[in-house]
Amino acid sequence: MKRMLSGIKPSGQLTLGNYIGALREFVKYQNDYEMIVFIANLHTLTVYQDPKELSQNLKDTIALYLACGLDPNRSTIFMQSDVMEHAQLGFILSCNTYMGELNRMTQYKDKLAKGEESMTSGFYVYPTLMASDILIYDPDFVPVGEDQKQHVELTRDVAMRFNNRYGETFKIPQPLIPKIGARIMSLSDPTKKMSKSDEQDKGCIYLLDKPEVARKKVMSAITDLVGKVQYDPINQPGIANLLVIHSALSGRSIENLVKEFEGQGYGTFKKAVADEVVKLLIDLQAKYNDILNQHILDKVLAQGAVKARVLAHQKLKLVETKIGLTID
Ligand code: ATP
Ligand code: LTN
Repeated sequence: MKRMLSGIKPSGQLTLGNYIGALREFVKYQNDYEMIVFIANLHTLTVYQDPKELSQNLKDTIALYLACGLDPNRSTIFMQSDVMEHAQLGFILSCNTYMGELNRMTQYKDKLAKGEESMTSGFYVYPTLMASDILIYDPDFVPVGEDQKQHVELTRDVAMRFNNRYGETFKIPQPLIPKIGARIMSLSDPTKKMSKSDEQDKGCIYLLDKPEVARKKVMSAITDLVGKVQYDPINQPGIANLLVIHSALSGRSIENLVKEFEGQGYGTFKKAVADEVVKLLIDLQAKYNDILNQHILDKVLAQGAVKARVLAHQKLKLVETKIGLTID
């Protein structure tokens, strides 16, 4: 069975975008791949996090992972900082990565261009920790959003360089970018991605939003003056986004939805989308509460960390031997 690995950065509350674009996909992948999924809590520290908020986000994220159907008996689910080998390999990989390469990372360049003054050195070397997260487990595939593709490409370059220098050590992973449509847009600005770190709360549905709050957000989603429910992402990005959301949640095709809502007002269509969203949230939140009541998070994470540590430790030892850190 091929191995797949992905990490999610718990820098805020999980959104409907995270669910449709990532979490739900991970759950499906469990059937066909050996899944390794972790919470990249170290990566959140690249920008300041309020400790209480971070801790709550970690808890919610893991509970929501489970509520969405990730199964700790089939997948390895753990917290990044519980497997210390990541940070150690991260340092070794940063010594095999050139500053020129890090300078080319879009996320870094964007911050630089914005004149961000409080950029941490952790943020700068973040891609090398990500390379470590990946290479330490030899995955075949790494499903990530478009914005993370460059980091997986850097990971491949660093792995190839290392293999050339020290002999075959790492498998070269393939990034797996979701199909178009797996990019849910903001409800208040449908030209922008729905993002958990967006300050515009109204455009973003959080998985833990009260259902009635989520309904209001959908009902006040920005649309257009065309007045026709059809799939035209260029001229009607708001309606296209709502069609994608409905289709993703109901499992019905976009053509089928367009037919059903032909000639009907936006209000009727929005209500149907809101119904789907509310149905999902009610179901997920019931499972989430159930999971919290069972007090199983510590156990799930401990079990995942034990499995992950075995693999990570083996790889780190191999790396240390290859580069001469050990005595013969
Ligand atoms: P931020 O919004 O702070 O940039 P994010 O929600 O993109 O963060 P990630 O941790 O990068 O945070 O997201 C985890 C996964 O969720 C990624 O695979 C990403 O592609 C997916 N994802 C995030 N937002 C969306 C979205 N709006 N539509 C589809 N997939 C998304
Ligand atoms: N950098 C990613 C999170 C992340 C990740 C990884 C994803 C950290 N390590 C390894 C895939 C594989 C982010 O910001 N979303």
